[in-house]
Amino acid sequence: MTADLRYPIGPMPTPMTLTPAERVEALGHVFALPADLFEAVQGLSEAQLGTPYREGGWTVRQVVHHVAESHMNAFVRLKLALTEDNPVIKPYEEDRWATLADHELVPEVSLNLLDALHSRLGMLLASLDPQGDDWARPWTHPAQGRTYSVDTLLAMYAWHGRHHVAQITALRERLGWS
Ligand code: NI
Repeated sequence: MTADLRYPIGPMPTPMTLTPAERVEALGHVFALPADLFEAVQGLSEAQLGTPYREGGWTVRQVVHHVAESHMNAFVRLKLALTEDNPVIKPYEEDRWATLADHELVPEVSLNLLDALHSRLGMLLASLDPQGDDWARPWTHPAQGRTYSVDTLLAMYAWHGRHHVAQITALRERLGWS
């Protein structure tokens, strides 16, 4: 049996509802992500940052930039869900985004971006009434033709940050970079 290098913490969860305790836990992951990702890449050389986290996969540098742009989309989707009636969100081609020139920037650029972004994302989520209806507000993904909730969005992106941090920490462990 081989470890799944692509999904080190398992597949993305898509629950329609979370308990208040699960929301608190997920929000903790949202607030922790910028520091966790910073720690995951800390001390890596240029060559190490340019190493794919798995054969045929993104480089460590691309993973960091991907997390930033994915979570920028998450922030926009959350704001849409909180202000519109079941908005249809805009999917994007993440593999093509990863081939554009800004993915060659040093990771610090996206780490700083994530630091600011997650302050806003976390504060906004934390401002929602724990017993209120906002967690059930719907949004629709057109490609999948599925409607999700704000709870789902929180669960997805709490997982997503940890998922990519684990890809990098698993690589460091495998190659003995520690
Ligand atoms: Ni991703």
